[in-house]
Amino acid sequence: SSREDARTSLIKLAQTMQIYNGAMKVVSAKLELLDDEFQFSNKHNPIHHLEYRIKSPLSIGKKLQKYGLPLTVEAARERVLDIAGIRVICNFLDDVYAVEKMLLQQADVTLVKRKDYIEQAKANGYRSLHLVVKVPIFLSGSTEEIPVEIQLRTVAMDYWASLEHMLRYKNKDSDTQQYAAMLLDCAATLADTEKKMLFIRQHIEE
Ligand code: 0O2
Repeated sequence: SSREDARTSLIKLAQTMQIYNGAMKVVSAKLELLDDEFQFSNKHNPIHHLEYRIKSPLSIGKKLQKYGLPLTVEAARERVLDIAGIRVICNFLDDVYAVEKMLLQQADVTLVKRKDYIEQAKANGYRSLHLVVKVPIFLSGSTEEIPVEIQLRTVAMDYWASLEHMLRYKNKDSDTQQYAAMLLDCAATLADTEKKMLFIRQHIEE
C-alpha cells in the first residue's frame, strides 16, 4: 500500500541521515587529529575552528528539484554531494592547502570533486576551497563510501562569506546587486590583508 511505501521511504531516509552523520564525524575526527599533529610540528594550529551540518530533508528536496530529479533517497544519495558538510576555518592562507594535502594523503579518503574559488574567486568575490571526498563507513553488514563536502577557508574568507550570506538573505537577493561593487571591494581588501598576515608569519618564522 502507499502507506507502507511512505513508511519504507521514511525509514530509508532516517538510515541515510544516520550514515551521513557518521561520515561527517569520521572526517571531522580526521581533521581534528591533523590539527593537533600539525600544531606539534609547526608551532601553530592550522585550523581556527570547524563547523558542520547535515542538510535538512527540505533543503535536499529543494536541491533535487533544482536539478530536475525525483524526490527519492536514491536520487539524493547519487546526486546531492553536500548532504554532509564540514567547514574548515583556517588561520592562514597556506593552512588551507596544508590541511587539504594532509587529508587527501590518507588512504581511505578519495577525492570526488574539487573547486578552488581561492585561485579563481567567484564573480561576486566569494573565496573558498571546495572539496567533496568519499570515506568508507563500516556498518553491521556492509561498507559504504559516503561523500562529504568540505569547504576550506581562512578566517577572513569566512568573515566575508558569512556576512554576504546574511546580507543577501536579508535583502532577498534583489538589493545586494546595488552593493555588488562594494562587496567585491571588501573581498579584495580582505584577500590583501591576509596575504600580509601570512608574509609577517613567514618572516617571523625565518
Ligand atoms: P548551503 O545552505 O550553504 O548548503 P551546488 O549548488 O552545490 O549544486 P556547486 O556548483 O558545486 O553546486 O556549488 P558551489 O558553488 O561550488 O558551492 C555551493 C556552496 O558554497 C553553497 O552552498 C555555499 O555554502 C557556498 N557558496 C558558494 N557561493 C557562495 C557565495 O557567493 N556566497 C556565500 N556566502 N556562499 C557561497 P548552498 O548549497 O548554496 O547552500
